Amino acid sequence: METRKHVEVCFTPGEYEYFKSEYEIVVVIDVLRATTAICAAFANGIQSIIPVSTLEEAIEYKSKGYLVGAERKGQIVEGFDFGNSPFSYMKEELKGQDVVLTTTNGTKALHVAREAETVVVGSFINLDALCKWLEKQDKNILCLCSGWQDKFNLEDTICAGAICEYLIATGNFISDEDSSIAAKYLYISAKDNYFGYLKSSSHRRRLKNLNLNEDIKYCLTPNQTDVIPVLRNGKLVKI
Ligand code: 3SL
Repeated sequence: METRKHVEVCFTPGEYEYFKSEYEIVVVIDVLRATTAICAAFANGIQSIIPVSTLEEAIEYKSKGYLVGAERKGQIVEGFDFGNSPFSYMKEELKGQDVVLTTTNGTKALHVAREAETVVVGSFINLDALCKWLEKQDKNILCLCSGWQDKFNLEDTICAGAICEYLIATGNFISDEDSSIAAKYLYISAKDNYFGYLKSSSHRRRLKNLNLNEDIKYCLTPNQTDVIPVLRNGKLVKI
């Protein structure tokens, strides 16, 4: 009998319905930039993040006095406290705070996955810590890429491929979906130079046009923190 667990990759939130019931753990990935910003926030002492998928919900929280980050198409939405840059979450005054966040794709993916047994947040900046934690869980794992408006993107897929590669190498996991095999091969071709590999990717170009190159470099620099954010009762907290 096969005792190894599965680690698989879903390329977009739109495809999640075809995977969902088979995995106890869902790792939501939005390398540029939502899940990186979330990990950076916890690494810098934020207490909790309430992810919401719509601007309407974000406005409601703002009216109740919450600090709210809102991003659409890479930019801060007017009227909100900050957007989705990891650097916005490194401010002293945010330490110990509960904040609300809505982004174009990342918070949508968190919303789509919210009913899974365990939902954790993945990025390059917490990759090693996350992989080591996942390895110990003995559960089936789905890496859910946030993509861009329900289209495939390279950066999330490469990060998902890195997770698959690590877990398969332990001997305790297998992948058999073609999406997972493709993600692993993309990771293998990108791993020596994420920045160069993603040079012409659509979201890197989009962010570069918004002068967000420093954000991109930060998001593509692996293992800057050990934090693993987990979704509990609609709130992200440190595991
Ligand atoms: O789509 C998202 O959730 C964002 O990460 C996009 S952006 O990097 O802020 O443009």
